[in-house]
Amino acid sequence: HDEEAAAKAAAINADSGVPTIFDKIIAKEIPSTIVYEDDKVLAFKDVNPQAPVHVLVIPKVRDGLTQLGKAEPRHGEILGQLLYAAKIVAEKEGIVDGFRVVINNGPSACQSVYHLHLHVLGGRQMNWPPG
Ligand code: IU
Repeated sequence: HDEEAAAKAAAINADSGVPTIFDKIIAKEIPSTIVYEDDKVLAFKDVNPQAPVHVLVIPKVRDGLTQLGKAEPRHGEILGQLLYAAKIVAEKEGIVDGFRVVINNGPSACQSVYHLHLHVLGGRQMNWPPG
């Protein structure tokens, strides 16, 4: 359906090096509601939330990390920083006792933006398995 088609279209540009909308959010050319920020990581509210709390955690520099499946040894430090930032976001949002962290990788997982991002979701009962 539409979501799958959009994800496949997005994947075509995945390795082209073209900026994504997240670069504009990082540059603050597009406004976002920032939940946490440091020199390496930005966390902001998803514009289409799938739960009462839905925050995206992204590296400020993409450095080839269009998706988790492109991770290399050099990315180890930023990957740890992103995961730790997810925990800080959960604390700030008051959901640290129950939250979910999701990374969609590639078209079959419905990844739509090719700049690595962690979804931090919570504020409601999260079901398992996910869709
Ligand atoms: P995905 O894992 O690539 O499917 O997630 C991309 C997310 O980015 C998705 O949840 C969108 O709602 C979200 N998003 C956003 O917050 N702001 C935007 O301008 C755009 C997408 I485009």
